[in-house]
Amino acid sequence: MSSLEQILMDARLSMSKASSLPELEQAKARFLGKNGIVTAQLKGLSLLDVEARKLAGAAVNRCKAEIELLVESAKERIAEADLQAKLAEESIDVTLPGRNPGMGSLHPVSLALERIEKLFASVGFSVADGPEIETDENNFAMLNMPVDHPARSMQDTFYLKGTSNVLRTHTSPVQIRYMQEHSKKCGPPYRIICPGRVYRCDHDATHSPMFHQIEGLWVDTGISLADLKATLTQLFRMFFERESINIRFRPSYFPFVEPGVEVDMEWESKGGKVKWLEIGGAGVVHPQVLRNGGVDPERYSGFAFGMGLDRLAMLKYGVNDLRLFFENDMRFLRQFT
Ligand code: 2NM
Repeated sequence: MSSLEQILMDARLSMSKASSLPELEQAKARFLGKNGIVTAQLKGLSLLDVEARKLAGAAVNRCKAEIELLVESAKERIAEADLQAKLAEESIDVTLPGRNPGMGSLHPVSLALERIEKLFASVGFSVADGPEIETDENNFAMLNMPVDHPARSMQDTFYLKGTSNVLRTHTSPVQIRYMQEHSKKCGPPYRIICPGRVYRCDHDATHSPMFHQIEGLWVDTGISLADLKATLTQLFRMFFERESINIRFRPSYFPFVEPGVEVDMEWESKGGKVKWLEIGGAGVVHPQVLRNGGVDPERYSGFAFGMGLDRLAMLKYGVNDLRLFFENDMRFLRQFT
């Protein structure tokens, strides 16, 4: 056996024995390093005459290439083994029972949402949802928001790099999607609520970059603000279990409604003092928004509203700091079992 064949056999053995990347590096250096076995062979070529050097040189280079392949495949083998070991180490047995079986509870925001969904379901509303990553078109344009509208500015909206997508800033695009889809089939009446996560680039004691909104839409013949007032008054009275609650509207502006109103709710604090709290926005859906949803505004009208779900949960359960909802401190969450 020539010495090159011997070197190759030796290399095959060394590479297959290496069980970590540092070990492999060492083995590689022993053959291909500055003082390596193959390198010595290359250096030795200079002692040969021209013809012999050509042949021997080619043979040494083949040997070298072969060893480089051995190193590469050993590298892959080790990487795969490392990955498998890591996966095995990090595996979680999802079939294990919880540490305190039976002690789980719903998050207060989920509790509030469940109550609201039940109340709306009892008067014929269904729940609609849609994606949290929305197109610029559905989040803004379809809702009558001109390109220079302040709600579109970078400070409020999270834009997704290199796309025309955004993290939805409200759940109104769900209503657009719902109207478009159903207008193709049958048309109004539409009676939906759209709860979900929304995102705005805003973070302080009373604002979270992700919060929960619940919006609603009722489209039919002859729908007016009076229907909105009756629906929301009933909702708040039942949600808070207080028959005395009243609501009032103040004129306001939202591009997707005309007229638009701010909604205030009468609220009796623990000391017995009655105050007006701002609780959401609403209005009569703008004819252009109805058209964008495939609805004929000559025939139908509708009201829509939007409220902060987190805020309602805070009032309902007496929580005074929004951040408690997102920290998921067990001492806080356990109080809602
Ligand atoms: C609000 C205030 C006023 C609203 C409008 C619509 C849609 F898509 F139907 F036009 N959805 N939600 C709306 C109207 C939301 O939130 C403060």
